[in-house]
Amino acid sequence: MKTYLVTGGLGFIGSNFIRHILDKREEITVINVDKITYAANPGNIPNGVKNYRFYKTDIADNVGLSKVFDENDVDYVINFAAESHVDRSIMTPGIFIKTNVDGTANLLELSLKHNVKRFLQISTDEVYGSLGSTGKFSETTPLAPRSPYSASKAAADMLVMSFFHTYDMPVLISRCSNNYGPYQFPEKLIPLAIINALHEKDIPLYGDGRNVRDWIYVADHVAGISLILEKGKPGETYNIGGDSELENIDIINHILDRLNGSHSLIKYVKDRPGHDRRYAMDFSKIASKMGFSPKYGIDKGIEYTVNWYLKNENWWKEILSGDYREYYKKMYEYR
Ligand code: NAD
Ligand code: TDX
Repeated sequence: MKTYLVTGGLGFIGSNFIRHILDKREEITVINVDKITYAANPGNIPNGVKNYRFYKTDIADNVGLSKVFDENDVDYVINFAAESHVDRSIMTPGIFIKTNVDGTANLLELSLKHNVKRFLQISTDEVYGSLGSTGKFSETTPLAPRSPYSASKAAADMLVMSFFHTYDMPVLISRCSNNYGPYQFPEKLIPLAIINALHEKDIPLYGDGRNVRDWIYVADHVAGISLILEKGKPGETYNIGGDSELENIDIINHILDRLNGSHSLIKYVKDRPGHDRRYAMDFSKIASKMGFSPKYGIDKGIEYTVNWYLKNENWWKEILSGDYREYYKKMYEYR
């Protein structure tokens, strides 16, 4: 048996990763550490799953996290826990530093102390900054983050690498592009557009709507993470991408077409401050070294995602009835 300590496993990508591991790998026990912020949902992991233990703990809490390490013999650490929404980082940057920087530092220190065999930091393409209309980010592109969120993720990446150089700790970093799929919190563009379209409510599109993201279906990201855990070389960074660059307006049109929604729902609103224009990933390193390629194109990925939100109304209706309403009002009412 091998023990994975997964942080942030009640959120979108972390829970997709845990469900995948528990489904496919009987020899792995998963310890899930999550603070249960607004973005978490305990129902994201089915009740009664085998080889699974949960701790409600903040990764920045040294006492709480020490207990987790003392009580378990951890082999691998996979750090998904983060404040993850750029717009919230513009409103409240402090918590992004606390969780994404202090939390990662705390997790690194305890992982070092307990001699973990691998530490994988789940990072993002946003650490590279913003592209013009040409070029792609490679692993050697200098870090140039432009939002409090991406700056906090870049700081965490640097701390991770410092533990490799200073302590020879077996760390790895993955940097992925924009994920979408089942269980994504509705503050993010794709689930927000699906849910607003279903309610025949305006879909807010920032600026000219022509910012570009490279979209990846979450199952492809999870597959890339599994490869890096098995085959990655300590001290290395691996980009993961979906090979699906689209302007925001195109992705929204795509969703509206699939739902037979009216395109008049699209509402151009004030731009996000410091809005990164374009992200595009060169993921040839993981492709050539580990055989990674995204299996879901945008058509299939959006079809599966829309169907999931149609079938799982209870999941998102519960979110919509809580604090999210206040957030939505604050974020969009006067935009
Ligand atoms: P999410 O916001 O859906 O989930 C984050 C989870 O982390 C939640 O369950 C939350 O409760 C938990 N968490 C937050 N602060 C914590 C703390 N201090 N201690 C313990 N748990 C805490 O995020 P996501 O979209 O699933 O992203 C997961 C990771 O992947 C993040 O590190 C993010 O930077 C990275 N990433 C996301 C994307 C994307 O498109 N969503 C793309 C690339 C990388
Ligand atoms: O209401 C909206 N209207 C809009 O036009 C929202 C929420 C977003 N947008 C735009 C902003 C971006 O150009 O859509 C694009 C996607 O926005 P988000 O879903 O907020 O994602 P993004 O800011 O690109 O960041 C995401 O990808 C990288 C994740 O949230 C990060 O966690 C990840 O690191």
